[in-house]
Amino acid sequence: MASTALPSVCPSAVLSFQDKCKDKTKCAFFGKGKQTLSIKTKSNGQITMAVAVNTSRFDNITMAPPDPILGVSEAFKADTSEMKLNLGVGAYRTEELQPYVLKVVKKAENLMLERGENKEYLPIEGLAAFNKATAELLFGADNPVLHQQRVATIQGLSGTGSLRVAAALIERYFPGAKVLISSPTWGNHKNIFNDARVPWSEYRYYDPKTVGLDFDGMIADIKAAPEGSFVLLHGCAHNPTGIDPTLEQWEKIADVIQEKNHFPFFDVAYQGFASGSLDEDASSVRLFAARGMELLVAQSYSKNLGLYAERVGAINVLCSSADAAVRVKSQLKRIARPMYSNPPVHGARIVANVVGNPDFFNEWKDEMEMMAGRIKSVRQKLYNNLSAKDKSGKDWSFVLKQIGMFSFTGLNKAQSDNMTDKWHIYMTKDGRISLAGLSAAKCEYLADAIIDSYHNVS
Ligand code: KET
Repeated sequence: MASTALPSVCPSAVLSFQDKCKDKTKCAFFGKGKQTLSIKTKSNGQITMAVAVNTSRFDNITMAPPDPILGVSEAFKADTSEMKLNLGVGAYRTEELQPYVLKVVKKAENLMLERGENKEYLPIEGLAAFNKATAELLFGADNPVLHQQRVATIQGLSGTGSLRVAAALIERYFPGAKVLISSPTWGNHKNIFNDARVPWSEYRYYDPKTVGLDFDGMIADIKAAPEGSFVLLHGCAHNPTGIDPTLEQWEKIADVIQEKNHFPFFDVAYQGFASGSLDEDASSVRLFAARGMELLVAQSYSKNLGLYAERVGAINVLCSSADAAVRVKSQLKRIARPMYSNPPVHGARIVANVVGNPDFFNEWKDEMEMMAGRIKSVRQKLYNNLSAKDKSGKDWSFVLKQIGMFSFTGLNKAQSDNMTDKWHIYMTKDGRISLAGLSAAKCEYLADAIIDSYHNVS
């Protein structure tokens, strides 16, 4: 038998030409592909030829669409216009539109360098000093739930990774339970629960007529959900609407959740960015905790400490007993171990140093207020420009009522496309703009673009 084959041909792609290529439509030899062709000779030997064409076993994998939020940053980078403005991702920029590393973070990093910290693996649950600091920041250091050791905390891969671990816990220990998410919500919530195979449905949240909270709709939908559902709530600075319930409304939401034996599940990604105060922004979570409710809370330090790329956050499970908290923590670790083994140390050390040192902590609060303040001032300036320039009588005051990093403009997809295509202003297609990426100098330009898109595109 004479056989020649190119080494790059994989064994499973070896075809006997006569036997396997009868159907030309199925034979890669006739189309594109890297295949081996066997031909019988008179002496019954075989000659094998390899024909190199480009086939892959990944050919049935289609192109994934760009991410609705992070994809916007990629498109922004590719734009060469001098006017371009990235209001897509919720990331804080300076007045010069540059990324900002907090001064207190640099100080903490210098200290870490001086100490010559090692790079050993962390335990599965993360850095102990971080876990203590993060739970205290969330619940308040003298909250009885901490003294009673009723909170199971593990360090997670920022907000997203922490949500994903919580979703895995729900899937494993509450099979079939549904997660209720607000309509609209942060785009990645649905992906997280889909990937974790946790069923979800939406509750009403935003009322486009009032550009405010559809509180009655929200309450009705939470009431109507099957008993024992998880209710995902944005702890503060709701993304994308910038509309939070008032404290009285939070009380009523807690009433219904308790009544229906639901499970509150908070996503706290903006602690400090709603009001400028870390404590005030945790009041929703603390209100539920004070009622003796069990709850889940995912935390992120991407925004409030500007540690986006460090991927530092936590999942906290408040249980009704210390004993339950120990067991829950052991299972959170069991979920984390095969997912990512243990979390990264650098960001966790920064958080532990900043929260654990009173001087640093106060400096952080000042910088936090400065960042939140800058966003408030561009919010005001944008509103001033919109109301001064738009002669149609449209009420733009909703811009001022919204809080946090974003403004939900009410622009539809076509209008948002116009913002990008004509004005080079990059934003998500749900009409959200990140005011954290806006400078005072660009407010007038942005107002012109919004007015044009709103009135001239339908
Ligand atoms: N929850 C919410 C509500 C949220 O807006 C974000 C991020 C996260 C969690 C997770 O962030 P992490 O960096 O994993 O801690 N939101 C911004 C960035 C993103 O989409 O990833 C955004 O909405 O622009």
